[in-house]
Amino acid sequence: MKRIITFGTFDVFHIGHINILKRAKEYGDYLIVGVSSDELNFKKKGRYPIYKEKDRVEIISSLIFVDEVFIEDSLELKKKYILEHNADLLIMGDDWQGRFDWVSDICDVIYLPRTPSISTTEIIEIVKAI
Ligand code: C2G
Repeated sequence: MKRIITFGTFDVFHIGHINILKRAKEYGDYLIVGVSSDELNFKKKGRYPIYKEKDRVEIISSLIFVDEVFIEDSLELKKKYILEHNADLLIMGDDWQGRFDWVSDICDVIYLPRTPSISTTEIIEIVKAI
């Protein structure tokens, strides 16, 4: 049984999120998702997510192709999360290309192309402008 792990904030859930999670699941049998905490998102992007971590976890947990969800508190703890969850393969969108290659001694790493023309930041900008 092949175990896949992926990470993300998944704020203002959209089709790009669905696409990467669905494609990630196709690489194995069991999909584990690390959902960034509100604090981690603030550190990464300088703002808090629109949806609180509890709600983002609830949304991701409700997807039929997701098997397990946990909160990601730090980008530097990748190896700990990979070992804890016994993951064989880390999958991320290619906006993270190369950024997690440092875990490749314990786990395979691949980056999949992002879905074009949609992002949480863009959605927020569009809604603000209305
Ligand atoms: N994504 C995608 N296509 C989009 C938007 C996002 O494929 N149009 C992917 C990203 O590449 C990422 C996942 O969806 O793999 C989640 O995206 P974000 O919520 O933006 O995640 P991010 O805040 O970048 O967190 O440890 C890594 C992180 O915590 C990643």
